[in-house]
Amino acid sequence: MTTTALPQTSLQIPEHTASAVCEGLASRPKWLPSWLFYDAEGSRLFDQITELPEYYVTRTERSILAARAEEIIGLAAGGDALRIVELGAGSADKTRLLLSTAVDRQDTVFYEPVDVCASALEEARERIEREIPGVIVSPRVQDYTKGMELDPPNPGERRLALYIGSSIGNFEPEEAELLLERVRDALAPGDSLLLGVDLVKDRATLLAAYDDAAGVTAAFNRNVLVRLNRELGSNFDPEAFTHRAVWNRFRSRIEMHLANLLPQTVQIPALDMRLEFSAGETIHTENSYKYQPGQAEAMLVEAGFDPATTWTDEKGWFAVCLARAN
Ligand code: AVJ
Repeated sequence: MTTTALPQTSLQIPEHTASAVCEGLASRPKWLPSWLFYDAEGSRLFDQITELPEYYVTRTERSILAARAEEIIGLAAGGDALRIVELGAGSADKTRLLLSTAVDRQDTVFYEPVDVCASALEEARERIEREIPGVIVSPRVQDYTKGMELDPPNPGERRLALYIGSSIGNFEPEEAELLLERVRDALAPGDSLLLGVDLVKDRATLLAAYDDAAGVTAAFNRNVLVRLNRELGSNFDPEAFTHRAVWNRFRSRIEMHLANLLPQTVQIPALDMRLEFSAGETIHTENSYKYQPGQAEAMLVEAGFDPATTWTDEKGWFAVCLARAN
């Protein structure tokens, strides 16, 4: 494949993307940050993943929330009115479930999704205000991994922060702990955090969830290269890379890699990079940490929360923890 490099001035290179790609692809082994998955096509593919029979994560968490929504909202509110903050721009029907339960109790609910992506927030606002009357959405464009600035709550109001969907699984354990501390710092005593974590389970179940028969996860993984080609003018041949999911039991994480089949040279004009890929060389694209029962609860206490209440499904595959800030 030959690609004519676009003149650099014709590409709008997002600084964030450029520096992450530069660092990751210059390393050995090569890696890319997993947030790069979520361009428009990646988000669409992820939505498709959540409906796959092998991807137990979303439906298991949803079943726990459906069974426990009233209990969760009641405990978090403790007699006050709730204001719901979400890290990330609304995980669709799971968030909706909690919001509509809150609206049943108090007529009007303020919902504050926090995300770096303004368009995702706008979409969430539109959808939620249309679908759940009584919810007032006030989006905040912020990188919650760096801490959050929230308005002081009105008197008689408490916050419930949602960090669901096992998103915390993408962070290294130390980063995850820091993130929980930052969330705690943004909250006031009496506010709560609802955290969804995926638990360790048998290897076959884990691997199937990240290497589905229909190949959606493979397409999701390769799409990161399509994105780089578009945004940085690179000439990766995505089809020359195979999707690989690995269970790293020592580090308790699923890893996703892209393995290059034949030797190839890739040019990234926007970064002035030329990369040699040997046959079999891999790019590490994601870690998805799986927690031991009790582990998330211990991290929450460490971060300044009271001991959590945990709900799980009957197989013990997923945990939803509610912890109050102290
Ligand atoms: C969105 C981070 C929860 O780790 O399960 C799904 C992303 N990657 N399939 C996960 C993902 C491959 C997902 N999270």
